[in-house]
Amino acid sequence: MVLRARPRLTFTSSLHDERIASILGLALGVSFSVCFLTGLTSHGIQHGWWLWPTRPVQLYRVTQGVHVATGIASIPLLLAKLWTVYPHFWATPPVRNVAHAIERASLLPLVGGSLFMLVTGVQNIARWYAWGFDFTSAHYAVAWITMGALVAHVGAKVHIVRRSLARPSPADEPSSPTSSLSRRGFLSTVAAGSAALTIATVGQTLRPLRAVSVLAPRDPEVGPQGLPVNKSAVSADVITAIHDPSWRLVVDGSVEHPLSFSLADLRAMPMRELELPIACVEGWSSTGRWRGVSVVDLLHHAGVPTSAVTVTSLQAHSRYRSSKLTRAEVADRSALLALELNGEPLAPDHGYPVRLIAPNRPGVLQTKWLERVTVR
Ligand SMILES: Nc1nc2c(c(=O)[nH]1)N[C@H]1C(S)=C(S)[C@@H](COP(=O)(O)O)O[C@H]1N2
Ligand SMILES: [Mo]
Repeated sequence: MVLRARPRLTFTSSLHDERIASILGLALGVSFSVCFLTGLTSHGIQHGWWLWPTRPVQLYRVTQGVHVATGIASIPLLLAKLWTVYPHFWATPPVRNVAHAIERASLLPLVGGSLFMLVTGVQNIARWYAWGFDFTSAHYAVAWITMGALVAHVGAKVHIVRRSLARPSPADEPSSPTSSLSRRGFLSTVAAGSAALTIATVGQTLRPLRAVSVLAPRDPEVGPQGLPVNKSAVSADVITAIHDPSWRLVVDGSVEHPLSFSLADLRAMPMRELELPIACVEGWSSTGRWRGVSVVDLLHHAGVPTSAVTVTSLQAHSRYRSSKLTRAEVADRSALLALELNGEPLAPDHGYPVRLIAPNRPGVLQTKWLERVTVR
């Protein structure tokens, strides 16, 4: 069915019909929902809203990889959907009744919110911090607005989706006298565009695809010691402090006497070697072979029972200065104070002299350049 677009503008292509709009809408509904749930998961972990297990070790890497991949896959779907329905934006009269007015008004948070989410998300993974606002809180708040508008929109349109998909699919003929593109051709093109864009970026976390991921902001194998670096030691302004011979790792908080450990003290302790990923919220991830002292071993060495801790970096000004480990995370002996990466002492950019690396955590919580372990 061709939309009835009246005076002045006429839209003759059958690609503007409700069947195509419904199919694209369904695809977007699925990709936005998955993106929202994985994003909410990540936000909650970072804010300690729920207990997140230490196993499987790779789980966060998968959920955050899916978050970024579904966001990217949504871009061609959203553009195609907007193009399919845009004759409606010009329909006259602009408002037919109260229900229609509300439905039209709800398009502002829906379309505006969707565009905001995808644009800021892409800017963030491209590390183009062009805004004056805090990305994390804005991206999170607008996600709720967008999903709220999406639920209202689905409620208003579900009868159209039912109606148009219940009909037998129409003959696959050219969409207009001036275009040879058929409906199936259009939908296949959009699907191929979505798949191509995803494959062109997902290699930042799926190593086998790194060679074909020409648009990936990160190559998981490029960086000092074969691992990418977000924040270098120079840009964090820690070079002097990390090479200071008086550097000590202090254990304080709920302890009888604060204790401090030199690098030599730590190296003399029993060490564990583990394969663990760094999984950045920006969707890239990479596995390293880390060697270091278990947090729990250090606590026991200092005469402290297994407890929750906060680790703090000597980097003075950073939102990633400290992070928390629950008691369960500490009890998992895989939470390491890492001294080595891939068989060598940590490079300054990877957190020399000591960094935290623990299983199934967002990269933002894997604090580098430690100076303190505070028992809670
Ligand atoms: N002190 C400190 N630790 C930090 C960061 C930081 O900026 N400062 N960045 C975090 C982020 S965002 C990630 S993804 C991981 C891995 O980053 P890297 O590749 O720069 O080591 O380190 C985390 N630890
Ligand atoms: Mo990160």
